[in-house]
Amino acid sequence: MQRCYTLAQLTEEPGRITRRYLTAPLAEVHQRLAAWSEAIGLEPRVDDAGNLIARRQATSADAPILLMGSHLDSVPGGGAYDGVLGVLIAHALCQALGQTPLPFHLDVVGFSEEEGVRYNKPYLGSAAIAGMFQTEWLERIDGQGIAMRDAIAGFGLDPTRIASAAYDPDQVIGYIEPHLEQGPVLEGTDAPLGIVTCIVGQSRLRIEFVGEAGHAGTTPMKGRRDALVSASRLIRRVRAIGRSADDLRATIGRVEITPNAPNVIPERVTLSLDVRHAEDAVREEAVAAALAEGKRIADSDGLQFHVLENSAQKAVCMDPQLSELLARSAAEAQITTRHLPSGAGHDAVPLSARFPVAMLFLRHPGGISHHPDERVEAGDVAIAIDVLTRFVHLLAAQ
Ligand code: HGY
Ligand code: MN
Ligand code: MN
Ligand code: MN
Repeated sequence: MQRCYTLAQLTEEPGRITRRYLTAPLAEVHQRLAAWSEAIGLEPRVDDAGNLIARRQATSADAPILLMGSHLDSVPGGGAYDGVLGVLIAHALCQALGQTPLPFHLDVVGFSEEEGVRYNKPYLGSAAIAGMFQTEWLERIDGQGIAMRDAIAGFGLDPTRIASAAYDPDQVIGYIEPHLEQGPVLEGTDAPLGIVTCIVGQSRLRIEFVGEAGHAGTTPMKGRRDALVSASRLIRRVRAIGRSADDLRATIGRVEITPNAPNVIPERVTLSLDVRHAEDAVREEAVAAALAEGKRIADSDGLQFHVLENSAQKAVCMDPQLSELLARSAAEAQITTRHLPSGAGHDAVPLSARFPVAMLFLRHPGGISHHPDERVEAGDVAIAIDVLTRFVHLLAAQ
């Protein structure tokens, strides 16, 4: 059994460690990380939401808990660092702390399903830790008709016990998430690290055009009620809406066509819609504009337009005390930092409803994410570990 992973090895490793949860068994991921956890004296376990939690014991059993980590899942064609890098950094921090006694437990957490790709529901693992997992989510069906309940049970977990994954907020000092910036702001500055100010609000919708199927060869072009043509008109309008305000983002990333046959006029098209902005009013206005456009297009083309799902997450601000302590830790290490918002969602979002949260961004060469070219500088990773080590000592001294 390999005794200790070096961080360099693990920052090369993530490409093979990262797996999209609920599709590829996390067992392999957990085994690799748990081996490292045990090698550095942590006690790894997996909760019934599929989160990997490795505890570094405090000096006393009833001590409070500091949570640190990120998610282990990824997106199709994703990179090697989004999420898992934060779990590796937390492990490396524990390795760097050695036997240093701390007045709090340090729980290194690898959350199961943050991206929400399979069931269009993000933050499943972190929602469970925050005690906010909704039982009705278990009935959601994926593209293969598999219910979430069965997918989770298929990994040997007990979906009926997910509520037991919740932490008692009275016992939690806070949550720290190290994460790639996933954008271009820090790159080209003298700041290898960023202190996140807030995570922008996000609306996730599923919308649908319903027209009429027909024979591709015998149905005249005039009078067709082709759901894909109407959907394509809305896709262009959504891009225009996304461009209508600074820092607004509007994305249609998934299109499902029924019956999806080359010689049949598309009867039904379901679209995902992802809208984000730091100001909730701007985001909500953009969503309303997109839905109004969808209705207008459907009416003019003689189709039906339905909103199948419309879930919104308001913008989330980081805890000022924990963020200030991160900034002080970096200053103590004579590291320049920048304060910046996050356009990406993170597990800190649901956790912020229950615990103080703060995020540390690492400079992201090229700034491209949810893409195989995701990169990180090993030197910046080493700086992040040093700053987090100082953070832990400053927190312990409080
Ligand atoms: O979609 C996001 O913002 C994140 O990657 N879950
Ligand atoms: Mn992501
Ligand atoms: Mn992420
Ligand atoms: Mn995220």
